[in-house]
Amino acid sequence: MGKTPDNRIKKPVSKTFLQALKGETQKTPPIWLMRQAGRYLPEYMKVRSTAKNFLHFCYTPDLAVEVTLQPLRRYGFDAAILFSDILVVPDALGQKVEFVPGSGPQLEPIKNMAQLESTLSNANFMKHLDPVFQTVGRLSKEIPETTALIGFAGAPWTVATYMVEGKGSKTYEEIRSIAYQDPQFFQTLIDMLVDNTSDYLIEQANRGAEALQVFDSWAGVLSEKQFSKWSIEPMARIVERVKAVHPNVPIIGFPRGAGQLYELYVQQTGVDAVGLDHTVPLEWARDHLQKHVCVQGNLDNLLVVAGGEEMDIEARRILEILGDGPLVFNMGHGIVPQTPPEHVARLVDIVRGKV
Ligand code: 1CP
Repeated sequence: MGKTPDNRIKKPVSKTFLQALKGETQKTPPIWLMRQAGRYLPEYMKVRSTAKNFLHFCYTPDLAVEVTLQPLRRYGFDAAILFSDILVVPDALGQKVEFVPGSGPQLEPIKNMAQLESTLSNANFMKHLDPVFQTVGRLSKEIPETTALIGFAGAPWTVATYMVEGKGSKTYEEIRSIAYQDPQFFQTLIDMLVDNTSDYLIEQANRGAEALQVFDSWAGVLSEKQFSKWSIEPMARIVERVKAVHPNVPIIGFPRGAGQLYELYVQQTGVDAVGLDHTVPLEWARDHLQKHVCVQGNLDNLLVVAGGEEMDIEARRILEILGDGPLVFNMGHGIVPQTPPEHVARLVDIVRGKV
């Protein structure tokens, strides 16, 4: 009694996250958090300490599957995001990439056409990323049936900032100058990233990713014209390429810091949903963005560090203003390591109406 006989045809399970991305308003908005697997979780640190280095960690399916599942066990999020990093793409193209503990990523920089031609090649690209595809395949079988699996990549502009500057930049002066002074080189680099990122995302969907997010984390430093050329245009081409193969896999764009240009991004890229950083005013997003696409966001990640009444109030304000349309609850950027895990639990309870 009460058990489903094995021979009964299974009804497809509905995943609120995917329905929201398709533009349907959910009674309880789905929630996941950027960087939900990571250093704020003691169980992550334990697994992390067994890996030789960060890239090796990303390329070891046993470890990557395990840390992707960890936050689901704790919080029952509505979506899981593949554990990997945006910089596996330059690594797979042949650029030297290292994650130096304590100081972030370091790459052997590529600043001109000659360096591009002597360093980058896509001959081995998909093969190099096969461990990531294996992780996606395993996750699609191992995650709970109401949880959706998100694949991801960095947007060409954001990945290029690391490739050209050789590390996380503070001012982006060098790359923005190069984009003005040597547009031929820069366009070649962006075109190469458009091609390879499209292939990378398509293969993630082939292996079971049900939605795809493209992180343009440093889009906010671009001028209006540069934003069109280096954020919108490449993204529109990626969306077109992926949709030609996977028309039903929703794509979330995250042009962090784009301000008013979010509107143009939504109109011109063809994304199904847009990730809002914490500076985007909620009523403006409702009136200008959510009319066209699902919105995702946008609690300030530092409010989840602080916790307490302020976090509760702001989380409820997001639900109040954006909850009558298609919404995926998230933060405006990734969870930071100093976040107390119990604040995340409280946030999930608020969004689910349990407190
Ligand atoms: O020490 C560690 O364990 C490494 C910390 C870490 C982690 C957990 C890095 C190094 N990357 C990741 C995983 C990661 N990166 C994920 C998957 C997990 C999840 O979301 O739960 C994702 C989606 C990313 C994407 C990523 N990497 C972005 C885009 C999103 C964002 O946060 O803006 C960027 C910019 C990176 C680059 C990166 N990776 C890691 C570091 C320290 C950095 C540099 C960040 C910077 O320049 O400020």
